[in-house]
Formats: sequence, C-alpha cells, structure tokens
Amino acid sequence: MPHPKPITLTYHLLQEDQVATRDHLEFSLLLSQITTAARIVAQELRRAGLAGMLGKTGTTNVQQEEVKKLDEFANETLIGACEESGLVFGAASEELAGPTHFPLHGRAGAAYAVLVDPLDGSSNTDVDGVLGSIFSIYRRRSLQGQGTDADLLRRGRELFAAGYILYGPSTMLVYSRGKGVHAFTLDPGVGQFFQSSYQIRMPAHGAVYSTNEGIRDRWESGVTEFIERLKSNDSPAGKPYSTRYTGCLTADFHRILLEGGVYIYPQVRGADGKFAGKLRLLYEASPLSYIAENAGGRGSTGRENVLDLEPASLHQRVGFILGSQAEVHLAEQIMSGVQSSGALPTAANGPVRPAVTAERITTARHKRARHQGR
Ligand code: AFP
Repeated sequence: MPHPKPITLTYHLLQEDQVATRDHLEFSLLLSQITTAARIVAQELRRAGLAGMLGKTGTTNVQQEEVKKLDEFANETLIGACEESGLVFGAASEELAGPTHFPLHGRAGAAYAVLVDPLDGSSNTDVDGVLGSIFSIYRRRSLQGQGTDADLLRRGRELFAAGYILYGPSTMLVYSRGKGVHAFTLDPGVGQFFQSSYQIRMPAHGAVYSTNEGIRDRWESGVTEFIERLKSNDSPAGKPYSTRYTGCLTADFHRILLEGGVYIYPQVRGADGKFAGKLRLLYEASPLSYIAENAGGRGSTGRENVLDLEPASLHQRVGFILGSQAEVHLAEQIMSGVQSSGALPTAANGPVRPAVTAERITTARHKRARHQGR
C-alpha cells in the first residue's frame, strides 16, 4: 500500500481556510513564529545537560518560585518570536511580573496579545522529565494606540486561538482556533511539524486521574470524596481508575485529551488557613480548557466553567479540574454537595453516566458479537 502523503503544518494551515482572510494569514504567520521558537526550545532541552543549561538562575519570579535557566531561555525565545512577528502588540508570561508591550517593533496594526507559560513542569528539567509550553492568543479590544493591559486580561471565551507544545520523546504541537483540535509531530531531521491527528475528540470518560495526592489533607471540600469515587467500582468508567501524574500539566492533559480522564489541582489550604489555587488562570487553565472544550471535554473550578471566569489579575490562580465530561461533571456534583462519595446516584440527583459515544456503541456491539460467537 502506498504511504499516505505527510501533511506539513504549513499545508494544513493553507487547507484550513479556503479563503485567505487576514485573520487566517496573520494566525498562520504567528503560529509559524511560535513553532520556530518551539523548535529552538526543543533543541536546547535536548542538549541542556551538555551545555550547562540545567539548574537555577539564582533568582525568583513573580510567583516567588526559583527560576530555572531553561525557564528563562524558553521565556525569552517565545516572547522574542512573538515580538519579531510584528503582529503582537503585547505579551504576558508566567515568568514576568507585568505585561510587556512592543511599542517599537509592533506595527501600528499589531492586533494580537499573546500569553505564555514558557516552560510548564519546570521541576522536571533536572531529571530529564517531560515539559511543555502553553500559549494563548487574543485579538486586541482597543482599536487605537499601542494596546492596553485590559487587552491581556481576558476571559477564556474570548480566545482567538490556544495551543501547547509537548517536549516528550517527540516534540508535539497541539492547537485549536475554535474549529477542532489538531496535533502535529516534529520530525527533527526535516525540522518540520507534520500532522499526526486531525479533529481530535476527547473520550466522554476515561480510566485515569492525574493529581498530587500527597497534599490531599489540604484539599478543598469534596475533592477527596471525588477521588475516592473514581477509585471505586461506582466510577464513571465502572471500575477503579489508575493514577498518572507527571508534575507537568501539559503532559497529563495530553494523555487525557487522547484517552479521556481527569486532571485536578483543587484549591489547597495554605499556612494562613485560607484556600487558594496553584495553577494560573491565564497561562494554564484558560488555554487548556479552551482546547478541552473544542475537543468535547471541559475545564472547571468545581463551581464554574473556567472559560467564563473574568480575570482580576495577570497571575491569578484557580482551583482546576480538566478533562472528560463525565469526570468533570461528577467532580462538580460532589464538590457542590449534590452527590456524596458513598451514596449511589438517586433519581433525585440523577445518575452520572458517561455520554453515549459512537465508540461506546461500537464496543458494546463488538462485545455482543463476541458473546454470540460472531
Ligand atoms: P512548574 O512549571 O512551576 O513546575 O509548575 C507545574 C504546574 O503548574 C503543573 O504543570 C503541574 O501539574 C503542577 O504545577 C505541579 O504542582 P505540584 O508539584 O504541586 O504537584
């Protein structure tokens, strides 16, 4: 059988919009800049141990976290690529205290704001673990001038596009522009991203949960009950779930995007007795919720859809649940007290069943056919 012709990212983008609108051309150029930065970061990660790029810089960032050399490198590379595009008037990053405006380089019509988590899971850098970069792109609201900070403080619903790069055994790009979620794999020999999945659909439920269970004593109410439910036969999968946790949200989410399941980093009680989230709304929760929703899944705080949250500050943190519909829905029900872990679903609170998908129907048919000896 002849090999199917590989589809490059460029060819995919050319095919996506039959009519070359300005939005489409600008997005294609910006994504090309981001993927160039991603290739540079991937290359640096591969040789970091040899090039003295492991370890810390000796400074702390705005989150009071120690900055790794690779955090700094990824940040400068990604923000620099956005600036060079001439399409971005301003950027914000998990690594920078405030927004960066590009008054000299941005053209008068620079229409986009980009927000990045340049190196997600940076505790993995020194142990050769998996890492990610997450990006969000918004069209500016202000029509005149250099663009304002309000152009960066936006609800996930207003996203123009979002995506991530996963630096694992292979480097992958996953993005959505609101019309499905597509994945690409970098061929390091050719230096190009090739399409590996088109229109990804997240399964309606999965069989894994990703969470830092070591801190469960400090979780907000309902989360322990939710996880206990996943470990029981009364889970949405009808059997106990397995744990998978890498310390890199991008990697955990990638598994869930392809295979279903749930990631949860709830609000945690601090030393002052107050509950607070760890994950950043604008750099992590919003873009990945947007991708999840475009693939059929969802992101939630346990009370609200993440994409509806109005951000109050650039570095705002939230309690975060992300994944398949069945698990996110169950978490919301248990956390809001509609269901408890012990009680089986009743007619009053409604059974929690994963949505019936084509895949489940096919599996059921296969089982029946096997049973009937066909
Ligand atoms: P860093 O990028 O600062 O390492 O944070 C990673 C992260 O935001 C997310 O990717 C992980 O799932 C989560 O934090 C890990 O946090 P814990 O180390 O507290 O489990």
